[in-house]
Amino acid sequence: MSDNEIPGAPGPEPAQIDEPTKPRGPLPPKHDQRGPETVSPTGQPTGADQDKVAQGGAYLTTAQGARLYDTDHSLKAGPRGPVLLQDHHLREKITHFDHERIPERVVHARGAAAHGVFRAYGAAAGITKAAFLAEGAETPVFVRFSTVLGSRGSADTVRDTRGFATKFYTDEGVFDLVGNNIPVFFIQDAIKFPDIIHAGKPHPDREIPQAQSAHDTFWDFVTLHTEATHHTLWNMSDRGIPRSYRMMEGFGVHTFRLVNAEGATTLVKFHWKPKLGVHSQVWEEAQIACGMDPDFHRRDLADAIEAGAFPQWELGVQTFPDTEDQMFEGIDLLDPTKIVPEELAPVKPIGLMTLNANPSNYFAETEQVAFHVGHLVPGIDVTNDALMQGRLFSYVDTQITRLGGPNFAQLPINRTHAPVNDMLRDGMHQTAVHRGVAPYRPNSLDGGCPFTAGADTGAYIEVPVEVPAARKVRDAAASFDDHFSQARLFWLSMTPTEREHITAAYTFELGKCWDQAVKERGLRVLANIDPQLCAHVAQGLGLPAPEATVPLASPEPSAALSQLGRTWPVDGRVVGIVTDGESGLDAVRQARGAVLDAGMVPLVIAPSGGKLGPDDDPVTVQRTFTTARSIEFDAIVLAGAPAPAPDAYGARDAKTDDGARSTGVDPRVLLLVTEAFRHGKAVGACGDGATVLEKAGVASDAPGVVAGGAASTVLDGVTELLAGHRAWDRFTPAL
Ligand code: HDE
Repeated sequence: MSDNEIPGAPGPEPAQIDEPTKPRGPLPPKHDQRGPETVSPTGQPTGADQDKVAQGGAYLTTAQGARLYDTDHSLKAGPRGPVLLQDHHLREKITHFDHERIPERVVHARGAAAHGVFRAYGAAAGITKAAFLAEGAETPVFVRFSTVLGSRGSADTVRDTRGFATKFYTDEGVFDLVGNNIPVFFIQDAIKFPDIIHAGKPHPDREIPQAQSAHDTFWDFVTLHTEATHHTLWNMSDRGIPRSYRMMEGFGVHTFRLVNAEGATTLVKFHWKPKLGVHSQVWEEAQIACGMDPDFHRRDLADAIEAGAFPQWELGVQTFPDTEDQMFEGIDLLDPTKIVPEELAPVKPIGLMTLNANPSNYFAETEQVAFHVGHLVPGIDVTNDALMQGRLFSYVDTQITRLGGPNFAQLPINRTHAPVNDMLRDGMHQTAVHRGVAPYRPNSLDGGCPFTAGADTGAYIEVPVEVPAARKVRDAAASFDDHFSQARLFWLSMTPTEREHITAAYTFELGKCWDQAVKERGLRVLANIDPQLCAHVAQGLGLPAPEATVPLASPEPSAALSQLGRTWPVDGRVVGIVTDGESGLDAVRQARGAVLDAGMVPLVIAPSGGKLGPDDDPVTVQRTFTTARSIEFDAIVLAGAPAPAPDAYGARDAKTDDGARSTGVDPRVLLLVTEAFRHGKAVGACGDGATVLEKAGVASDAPGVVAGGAASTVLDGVTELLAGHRAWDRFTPAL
C-alpha cells in the first residue's frame, strides 16, 4: 500500500473490464431529418412539407444547443466509479423529466381535442355585431371534449357529463364557448361548485371510485341538494354515456346577452347540433369499453379526423327578448338548472363547425389549452346568472396554478390571432420581449401609446344594463326553488326505451351506495319526478317506493329531448366483418366495398392477423378474434360461417361429451355476436353465416338481424339499421 492510499478503500480498477456499451459518436443524419417544426397558434405547421418526425435536426443537443456525443451514460469517475456532479447533461435531462407533469385540471382532467374551422351563416348578424358571426366569416377553432370527474388517465366511457369547450380565434380576439353536453347544471350558484365536485370525486380516504358517480358521497349530495335533480336525471339518461364525442350535442348552458351594432340586445342560449345525430352506448357496452379500450372516445375522434370523416356541428341560438325580468314563458333565464324547450324557442342555426385536424402534440395543445368564460368578443356579453358570474372568476385562477403563472395566454395554443398590445408585464414564463419604458397609462414617454379604442374602433364595451336597486343578500329568486318540474318534463319526453335505460341507471347507481339513508332519500327524489320511475327503482333496490312530496307538474313533453325515433347519416360508423380467413373471402370483399361506399369504416376480423387470400388480391386483417371486442363496432357482419376454433379456445360443440373436435363456432365469435345483439346493434350474416347466428342463439328473423343472401343485400339492410343507431325494437321495455 502506498502512502497516499486510504486503508480499506477499493483498489484500482482491474485493467480488463468489459463495458456493455461503448460511447459512440453521433449517427449520420437521416436524409429526411429537418429543422424543428414551426407550429402556428392553431397547431397547423407553418412550413411546407413537414414530416411527423419526433425531432428536427440531425444531432441531439442540450437545451442550450450544444451537440451531444452520448446520452446513454452518466459522466463517471471511471466506468464503475461514482457519477460526477459536473454532468450537466445528466442533470438537465433528469431535472426536466422530474418537472414534465403539471397539475391536471381539477375538473375535466380527461380530454381530447381537435382543430377546425367555423363558418358563419350570417343568420345572427342582426342580433350581434360579433364579426365572426357575419355571413361567410371563417374562424379557426380548437375544441376540447372531456369528462368531468375522472383523472387524466381515467377511462373515456364512464357515466358522466362531457365538457364541450370551443376556442374561436376571431379577428377581434378569442371567444371561448365553454359548454357541456348537458344543457343544465347541478347547481344554481357558483358557491356550491366545490361541494358538488367534492361529492362527485373519489372518496378522500381511499381515493375510490375513479371517474364514477355510483357512490355514496355523490348521491348523498345530489339527494340533499335537490336543485341537482334535473342535471342528475340527464346524467342517468343515455346522454351520460355518449357513443362518440362526434355524436354529442353541446350547450352553452347559461343565457348570454348579444348586442348588435345599434346597441339592441337579445338574450340567447347557445346549442351545438351534431350532423351525425345524438347517440349513446348502452351501459354494459360502456363498462366493457372502460376495460377493453379506455381511450375509446379519444381514439374515435382522432381516427375519424385522420380518415377524413370530419365531424361537424351546427351552432344555433335560442333567442329571447331582453326583458327586465329575464323570464321566458315562465322560465327563469338566469337559472342554469332550467332549459327552454325547443318547441317554445326553436334553435336557429347560425354557423357550421368542422373539425379537420388532430393536434400534433397532446401536451402542448390539448393539455395546455386554457379556456375562460370571460374570453368574449364585441357583440357577446354575460348575464347575471350567479353560476356564470362565479365562473368568470374561476378560470383564470385555475390556469395560474395549472400552467404555472399568469402568462398562459402566450402559449401557442392560447395565442389570439388578433394583435396584442397589453400592458401586462413580467411574471413566470414570460416569453415576450417587451419594448418601451412606459407600460402604464397615461404616459408621455412612449408617445401616449397605446390609445384606447371606442365602439367605432372595435372596443369591447360591456352592455350598460341597469342593475336594479336591491338589498345585499345571500339568496336567490323564488323561481329557483322549483327543482322538479323540468326533471319531470325530461322524463315525460323520453321514449319507453330511454326510460328503461334511466331506470336501470338509477337502480345501478343507488344500488352501489351502502348507506341506507342515501338510497331512501334517492327514492324520495325520484317520487317527485315520476311515480313509475320511483317504483321500478325501488323494486330493484328492494325498498318501498315513497309518495311524492311535491305536486307533480304536467308539462308538455319536448320531442327534441329524445334521442330516438329519427334517422341520421352513418358516416364513420364502424362495421366488423368476421371471416374464418379461408372461406367466404368474396363476401368479405363485397361487404368491405359496400361499407366503404356508404362512408363507413370496415374492419376485417379473422382468427389471426396478416393478409388473407391470393397475393395479387389480398384482404388485410385489421382485428383478430383475440383483439376484437363488440364495443368497437356499430354492427357485426358474418361473411360466412367461421371454421371451428382451435381447442385452446374451447370451441367444442356442447353436445359432444367425448371432448373430440367438433363443428362448434369459436367462442370469441359467439361472444362478438351475442354481445352486439344484446347491445341492440345491427347483425348481418351473409350466406351460411346464418348458422353462426343459430349457435349464438340469435334468431335470424329477430329485429335488427339481416340474415342470408349476398353481402351487398345484407349490407344494405345493415346500413339502413345503422341510420337509426340501434335496433331498439329488439327489446320490450317495461315502462
Ligand atoms: Fe367549469 N371549470 N366550472 N363548468 N368547465 C373548469 O377550468 C368551474 C361549469 C367546463 O377543456 C376549470 O381550465 C366553476 C359549467 C368545461 O379545458 C375550472 C364552475 C360548465 C371545462 C372550472 C364551473 C362548465 C371546465 C378546471 C361553477 C358548462 C373544461 C380546469 C361556477 C357550461 C375546459 C379549467 C377544458 C373547466 C370551474 C361550472 C364547463 C376549475 C367554479 C356550468 C367544459 O376553472
